[in-house]
Amino acid sequence: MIEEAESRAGILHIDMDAFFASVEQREHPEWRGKPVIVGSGPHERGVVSTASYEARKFGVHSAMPSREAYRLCPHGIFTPGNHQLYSEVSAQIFEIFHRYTPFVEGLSCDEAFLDVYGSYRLFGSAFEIGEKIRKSIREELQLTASVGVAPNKFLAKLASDMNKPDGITEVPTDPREIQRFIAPLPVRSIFGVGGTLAKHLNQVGIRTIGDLQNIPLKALVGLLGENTAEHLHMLAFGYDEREVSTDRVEKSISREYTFSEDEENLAEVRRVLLELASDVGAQLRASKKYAITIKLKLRWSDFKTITRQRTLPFSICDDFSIRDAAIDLLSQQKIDAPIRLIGIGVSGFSNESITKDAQLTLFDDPATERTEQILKKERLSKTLDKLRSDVLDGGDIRLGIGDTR
Ligand code: TTP
Ligand code: MG
Repeated sequence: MIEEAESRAGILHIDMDAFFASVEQREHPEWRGKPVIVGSGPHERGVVSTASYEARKFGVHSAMPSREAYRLCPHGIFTPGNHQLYSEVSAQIFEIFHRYTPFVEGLSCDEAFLDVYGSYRLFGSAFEIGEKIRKSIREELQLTASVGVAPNKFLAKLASDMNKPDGITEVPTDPREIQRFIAPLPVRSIFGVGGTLAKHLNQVGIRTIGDLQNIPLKALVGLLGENTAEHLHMLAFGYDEREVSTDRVEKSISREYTFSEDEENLAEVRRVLLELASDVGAQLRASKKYAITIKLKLRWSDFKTITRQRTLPFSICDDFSIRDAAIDLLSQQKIDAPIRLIGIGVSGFSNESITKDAQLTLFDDPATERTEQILKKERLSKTLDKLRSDVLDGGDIRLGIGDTR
């Protein structure tokens, strides 16, 4: 069974609306519907932390000197705020996020990415989970949040901003539709594109993400250097491979390799893939885990990137199963352009080998036989690990291909 990994949305970006100011309006009902400005006093040196949407209409915003905020909005309600309370509310929000997935990456006190790819069976689609979370925040905390639903972090963050406050926005999943969807946005909306870079781009006529899509990569490299150019080019087409990272749980182990020249020789691609697969296997065993899903990644010379993944009948930790699945996934893929990058990863971890359908192990003999075979492969892989580490101990340099990220 081959699944398109990124073809459905599974990443949420959730951001509270006017966070500090909304908490203040909740605590002081008489302030609701009014311009509330949290931060330094109107006649003090110092800045605005945030302002309610009512105050934003007057041009008041975060980081603005409070005296200027007073000039723009003299009837505003200025308050220093209650940071202890904001921390408590922040913990409550994150507790709600964790009900739906362990994969929560906090960006600040009021903002997080959630990976809900694995939550579908329990809680419904990513969009439905986004709505459930918004509902809980509204009903339990009397606050509102805006949500972006997308196949990756970059798009989810762009989306959560599109219908703020109190909105939810789902990005299309078809690559061409994604490109159209983000084309009108200013380059500045790309996270990491600060004032200087945006100005630099504007000077050469690149104002929107669409402009970035239209400029040939080579020209962009000439302007910005290879790393920045490639990074922006990928984002402009809606590609973003960063995982939702959490300190608590490791989600996948992967290795990838960028060819120094785009590779057309399939035998060489296979050779590299096998080596990457063994590296992944070694790391999997080092972390004492078993994995059930194997994912192949291919990037063509034009940067188009695809992933193909397979869920095995039972979880494994040996090199041979990973290598077989990797080669099989590659052989099922039509290769009609030179390959820039190849990668292989494993996910779906457990601490012991489990079958996809756990009952199979109990009642089905062939499954037990497979387990016998697999145990042999595991033993052999472990022997190879030992050999590798002995070679390393002997001071020999190993011909390895590392993670290029
Ligand atoms: P943000 O999420 O950037 O802003 P916000 O929640 O107030 O408004 P919105 O997301 O609807 O645009 O920041 C979250 C909180 O962090 C904000 O309520 C106050 C605090 N903050 C500061 O103290 N100083 C700042 O410069 C910014 C940007 C935020
Ligand atoms: Mg916010």
